[in-house]
Amino acid sequence: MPDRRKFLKHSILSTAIILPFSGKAISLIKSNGASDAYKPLILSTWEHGMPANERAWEVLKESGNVVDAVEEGVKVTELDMDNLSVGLQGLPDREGIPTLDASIMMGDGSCGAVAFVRQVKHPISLARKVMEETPHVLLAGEGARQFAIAQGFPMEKEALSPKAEMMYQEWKKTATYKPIINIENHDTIGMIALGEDGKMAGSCTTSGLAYKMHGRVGDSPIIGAGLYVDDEVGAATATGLGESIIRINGSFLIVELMRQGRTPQEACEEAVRRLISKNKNISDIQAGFLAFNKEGAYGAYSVQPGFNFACHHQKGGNLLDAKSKF
Ligand code: SD4
Repeated sequence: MPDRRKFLKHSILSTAIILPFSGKAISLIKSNGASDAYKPLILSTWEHGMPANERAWEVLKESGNVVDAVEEGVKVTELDMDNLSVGLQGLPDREGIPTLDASIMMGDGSCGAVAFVRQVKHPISLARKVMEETPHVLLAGEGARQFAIAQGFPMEKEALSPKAEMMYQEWKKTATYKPIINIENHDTIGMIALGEDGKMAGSCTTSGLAYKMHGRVGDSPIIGAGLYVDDEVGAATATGLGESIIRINGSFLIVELMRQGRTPQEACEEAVRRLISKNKNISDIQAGFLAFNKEGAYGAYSVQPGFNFACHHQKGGNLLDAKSKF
């Protein structure tokens, strides 16, 4: 896993900066919390957001459809064999079983999600089917799997990827049989996109916390926690310790703060403050938020240093460092 702390040491501005992909640092978030604004705009959590955004951008350019863009974009991450926190190749729960969570939302309020689902390679597409083919918002566990079968999704063999198997065996040697929650073991992809026509959509997909209890569900499939999108205001997504994010309904909170006039940056910072006030042992917790408003201004903020995100607009794609509370 990349050393994000070291990565951060290279930050030379107190504001978020652009790193490797642009080749030069550019100030993004001004001290008053405003950023430049872009439409269309695609934002994704973490470095794996770079190829995901590229794919989403292609789809958006071809079809103009933001929902297709956010689905196709994160499917790239769901298939990335190097990724240990998204897709079936991700680290398993403490029983050694990979279980996945995902959600998708449109700015008109349509949404769908799946939680604790097994053997499905693209949980984001299954979440979209829940949104489009059922009267429900969230299907979980065996019910979600049965729905996938009924929708013609192939069932994957339940085997760990070689990398995940190795790490799981290593973990078992010293496991305290307690889900590991630290600031470096969670890399959900959350993606939010704003189309030229002002339409918005978001997607979020993860294998969740490594070595979690069997049946544990994080924030990513919980509409309002891991993802929230409202065409009238803006969109937000979250990464990090799901329990801490669910407690404050983080993504919904950010959209509501923007509705009341906060910039995306101010709203993300307020959500982190709220999260800190509602969670104990904060030094063990990493959580980060990403948001844009309907003008296409954006912001990001995390509890601990090390959170970065991918940003794509007409000038190209960049990996940016978010500011953090600590
Ligand atoms: C969860 N939020 O399941 C997810 C974990 C994660 O980056 O990796 N977030 O709690």
